[in-house]
Amino acid sequence: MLTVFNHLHVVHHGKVEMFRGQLVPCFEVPARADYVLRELQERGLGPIESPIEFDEGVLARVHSQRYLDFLAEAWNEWVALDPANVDRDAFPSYWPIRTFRSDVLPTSFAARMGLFSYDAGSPLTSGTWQAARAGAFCALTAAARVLRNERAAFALTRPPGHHAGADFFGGYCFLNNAAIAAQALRDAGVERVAVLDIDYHHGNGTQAIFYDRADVLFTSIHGDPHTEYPYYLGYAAERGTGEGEGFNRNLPLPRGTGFAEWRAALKEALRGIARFKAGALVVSLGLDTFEGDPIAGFTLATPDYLRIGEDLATAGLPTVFVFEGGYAVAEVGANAVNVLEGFQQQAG
Ligand code: 6XA
Ligand code: ZN
Repeated sequence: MLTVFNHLHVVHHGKVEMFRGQLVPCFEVPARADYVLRELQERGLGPIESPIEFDEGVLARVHSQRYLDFLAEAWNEWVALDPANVDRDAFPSYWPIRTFRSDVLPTSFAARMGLFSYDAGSPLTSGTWQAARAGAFCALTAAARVLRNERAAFALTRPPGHHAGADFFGGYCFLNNAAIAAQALRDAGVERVAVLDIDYHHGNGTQAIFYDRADVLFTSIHGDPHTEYPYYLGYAAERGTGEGEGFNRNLPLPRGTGFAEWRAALKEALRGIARFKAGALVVSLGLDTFEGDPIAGFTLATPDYLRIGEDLATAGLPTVFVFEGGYAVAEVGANAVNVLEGFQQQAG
């Protein structure tokens, strides 16, 4: 399988994130992508290419222009507040929760940080915009290759994307790579695109982006938001709105769920995708469903990921895989490549 690798991922390197009242070392580290890259190379899964450049206007197909403008300048503004900030990750401190206005764009950088985010766990660093922008191009390159008759392609990039909404960051995500790929497939003429999110955490950003649309079916299998991040979205009753009603599907599972139950949910998700008659599939490939993941709660084992790849291939669709979460750094490579290899073997 073709991999498109974002070499620039390394320039996004958060030092710390807020966790239970403390700043703790980041879980979302550059080594995650490097382990996956090494495993791809060792197992000879296929060619590894670099992303091509796109016009930045393509990002505005999914994200608001004022959010993109903010992200592009955020680091410079952070350092302008205090030259010592050059050694500190940027975090929001204020959020416009219910009853506040979000239509007015504040001049204050601190106020805009909060306007465009929803948590304090997503450090914005000197290289965040550069890495995220190249990551979106990585997903777009993978989509372009699938449009040119590649059966599947893997966008290997970080920061991840599925928590990022049209105009907000959070959950380590800044640009929604999967949504950008799905929109590109639509814009190239694929009439119906399915996005299947198998990360442990609900893809709230992707859901929100496509919630009122019937042309993109969003399906997610994830930890029950009653107890699991991102908490405020991802319930089974969220089925879409307006024209999009019936085109959003959440399959939450309790913390502690093992592979047999998880796989039954995957098969249910794939039945829905078959009914939708999608022309292409985008998989938000999170590996934090792994039993050894330090921040998640399912118990999938390394060989299970081969089965997942095989099951995904049975959909018979041109498929773009996009790397999302997975923090058991030493195992994330084997788990990711197992999915891709299982897919490839089944797809033939
Ligand atoms: C809270 C946990 C963020 C989860 C990030 C993730 N700091 N999303 O893996 O898929
Ligand atoms: Zn996750």
